[in-house]
Amino acid sequence: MKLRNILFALVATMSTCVVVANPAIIPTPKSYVAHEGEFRLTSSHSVTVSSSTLAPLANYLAQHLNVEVSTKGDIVLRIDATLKSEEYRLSVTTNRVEILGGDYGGVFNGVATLMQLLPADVYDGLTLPATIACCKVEDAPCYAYRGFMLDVCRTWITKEAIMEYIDLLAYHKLNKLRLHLTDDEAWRLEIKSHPELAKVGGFRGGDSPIWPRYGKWTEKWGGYYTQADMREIIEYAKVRNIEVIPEIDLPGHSLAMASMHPEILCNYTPNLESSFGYDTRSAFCVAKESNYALLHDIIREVCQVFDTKYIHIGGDEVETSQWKRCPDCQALMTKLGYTDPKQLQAYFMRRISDMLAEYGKKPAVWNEAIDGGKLPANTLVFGWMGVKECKLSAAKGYKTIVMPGQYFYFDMKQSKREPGHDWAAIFDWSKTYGVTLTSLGFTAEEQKNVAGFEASFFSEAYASRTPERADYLHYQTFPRMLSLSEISWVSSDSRNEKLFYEKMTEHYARLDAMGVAYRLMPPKVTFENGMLSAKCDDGSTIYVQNVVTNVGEVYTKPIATTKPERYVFVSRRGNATSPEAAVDGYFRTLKPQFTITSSMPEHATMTFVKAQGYGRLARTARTCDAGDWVQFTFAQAVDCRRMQIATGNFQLPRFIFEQGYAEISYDGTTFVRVGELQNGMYIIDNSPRPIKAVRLVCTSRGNGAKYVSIQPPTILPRL
Ligand code: TNX
Repeated sequence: MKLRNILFALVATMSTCVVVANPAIIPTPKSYVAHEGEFRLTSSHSVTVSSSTLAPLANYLAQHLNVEVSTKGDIVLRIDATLKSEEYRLSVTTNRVEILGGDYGGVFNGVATLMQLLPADVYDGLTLPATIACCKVEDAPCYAYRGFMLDVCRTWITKEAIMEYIDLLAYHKLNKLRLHLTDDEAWRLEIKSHPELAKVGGFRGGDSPIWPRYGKWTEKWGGYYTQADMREIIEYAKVRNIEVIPEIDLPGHSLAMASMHPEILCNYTPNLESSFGYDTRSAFCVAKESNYALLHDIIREVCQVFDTKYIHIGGDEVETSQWKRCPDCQALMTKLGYTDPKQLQAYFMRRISDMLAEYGKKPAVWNEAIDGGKLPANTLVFGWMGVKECKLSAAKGYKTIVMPGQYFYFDMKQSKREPGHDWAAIFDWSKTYGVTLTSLGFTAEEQKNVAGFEASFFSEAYASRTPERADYLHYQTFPRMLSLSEISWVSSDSRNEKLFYEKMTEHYARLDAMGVAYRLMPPKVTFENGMLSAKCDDGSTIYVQNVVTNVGEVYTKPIATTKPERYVFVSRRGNATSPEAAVDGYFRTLKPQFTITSSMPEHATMTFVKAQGYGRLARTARTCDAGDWVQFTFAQAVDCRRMQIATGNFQLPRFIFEQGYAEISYDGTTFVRVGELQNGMYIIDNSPRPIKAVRLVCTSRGNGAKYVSIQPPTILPRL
């Protein structure tokens, strides 16, 4: 018996109730008490609601339960004004199911719990009859803001895909979805008074003024939400107790806007030589009154479409160097007596906040926005950079959402060799689960200003995969989302990671039914006395592959071998998969001495030597043109099973040769063309002869940046 069930049995016995299988509800309810008997759900049952406000919820539940809505059902949903907002009571007896909630959200939360008391197929077509063990649940969330942010700019995510994702959030009682609707790479919301913003700015590449990026090079690519689409999303979310909060990222991250409207930029002539004329400036000029007129049109429409109290207006990573060079911004600083361009940012944010106030809305901003001066007291601050910034915001008296990258950025890698970013940290579900305000050092006063938690998914690395399928989004966000759900619902003193993991693995059956392509923990691989074995504890199947013979099969028993490094394991269940697991030898790389030469001059500080030391990137001093090349020459010809040579940032096709090909030389003088670059990269598998040099040749002009990044090669030895 699992530890969790033993504890559960004990508690249940002490409270003189019967012991039933623990339902593994995520997030964990405050109190769940099992009673004798079960409610047998058949198609003759129906859902009844006490008021018309709950009608959409009745339909939602009835659909999941595969029953009808009626006026005299025995599955009853009711608002009980004595309960708090989002609080609920759920009671299941042998002949009746009743959910009382403090408000719509409370009843919804009860409904979400009820679904987790049913067999997992409630999420993909419930088979009737089905049974629900009798019980009483009393429950309420710890935090009012339990959010998730989705970057729909770097990767275009369709309306339908957003709705599917909303379902996943709702099943886990998350109640805010923040849509990052504008950025350097796209403008995704229709603005009727400026239709070009979405019609042109929703696409990049091709004839769009917005440069292609992150893997979509050859064709024009993207999309946008009409206001009608957005209203549909908002309604869909509302039924599921989710508030949709838009983000218009200002005054930085506005390159898409600037590509369509260069007149928003500062009043100076930039030096565009190194980017072949492409203007990469991304910040609105603060001193131009015409910018405020344009923004007022936008803000008015955004406020009309979204019924949320908060509109997020950005404020992150503004390149204030642009304002330093702008005579108009400088004159404004003098006029206002400012000494620091950050004060200009606060000035800008206050002006946009005033516009929001005209429409009865409150501002939400990223943490840097409060650095340069006071914002309205009702501003909601999103602390992303670190714990320090969150504490500072709370200490200044702003309501604060805690989301530091190292715990909450689900675009980060989950372990070293997996996909994703790594600038904030490399972490899996356990690190997010471990977050408590006290352990992060928040004082009692600061804690009072924490409105809740949010996780985010920035989507740079998604576009270059297969965004037509949700797999990468799912893999990065589940099961980390389960941790987010738990910590924003349950108080920190009732947490236990080991028990939570057991519960999570039981919950996997539900994720399978929901169709989530989540990440499993890697199988545990050991090699002892000539025997190689792998284990997992989550009900998944382990597969093993011999990378020399290329034979793959289901792993059933330990393998006798003298070459354990030849075997790699993954586990799978439903749509889920684990990262690769193997003995260290499998992951070993070679680091032979080499030099980089190029037709392009090297960057002043990120010189070619940086990459020659392995581990770091080098850069060129300008962007690339057709005919430009980068060559890697090895001191000794290298015999290997794989060699990967790449332009661009680690994990992220940006600052690359967008089009090009690779040439190999076995003697250092004669080169043969071997194939096209994929995302600025070429991989040579099982070269018949040792490789003396590789040259990447560019066939396209420019890359939307001022330079090309060059990675050290990744070389895998023969096994
Ligand atoms: C930082 S989060 C950013 C985003 C990137 C993200 C990638 C924030 C306010 N700015 O522009 O997409 O890192 O993790």
